[in-house]
Amino acid sequence: MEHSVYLSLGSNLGDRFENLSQGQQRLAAHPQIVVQKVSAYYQTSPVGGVVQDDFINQAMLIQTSLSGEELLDYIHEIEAELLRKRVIIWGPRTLDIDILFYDELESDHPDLTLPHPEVFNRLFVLIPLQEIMEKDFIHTEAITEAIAKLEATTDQRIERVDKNDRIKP
Ligand code: PH2
Ligand code: MG
Ligand code: MG
Repeated sequence: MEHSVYLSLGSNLGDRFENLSQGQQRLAAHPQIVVQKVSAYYQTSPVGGVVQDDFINQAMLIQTSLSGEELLDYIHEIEAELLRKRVIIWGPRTLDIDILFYDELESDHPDLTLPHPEVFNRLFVLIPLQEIMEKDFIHTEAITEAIAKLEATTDQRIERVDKNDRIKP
């Protein structure tokens, strides 16, 4: 499993913790993916203007022998499967899995832009990511700086939550 990939997972519909847990299990079930690190859960205010419920977000570090495109295809399968099972009306996300960093790869392909173009603007991505990033990760400093800047200049709300404290929907 030669590639290190950081992922961001988010859900704001249905049983959000269960959706993230299903996402993790399905990633881990792939023979070419090993889930190496998983952050805590964070409850976060929606970013981007659409009025919708709070998200639960989480970051993961995986090792994989899949290419970026192959990994993206598999992620789309997971997202589609969770969507089919649970969503009645089109709207907020049952499960969204975004590829943040794939090794040190840079790509401006419209289907897979790397690093993810919004990484450094989103506390709901950066705070979970900071928790799990490896010591030699090349973006460590940029991430720390971006968090400080966003905390000072935006009102993005993010709170670490425990799955066991939740009220089941
Ligand atoms: N994802 C979005 C748009 N806005 N806001 C939060 N807090 N968390 C998300 O995962 C999120 C979002 C589109 O993918
Ligand atoms: Mg997203
Ligand atoms: Mg996405």
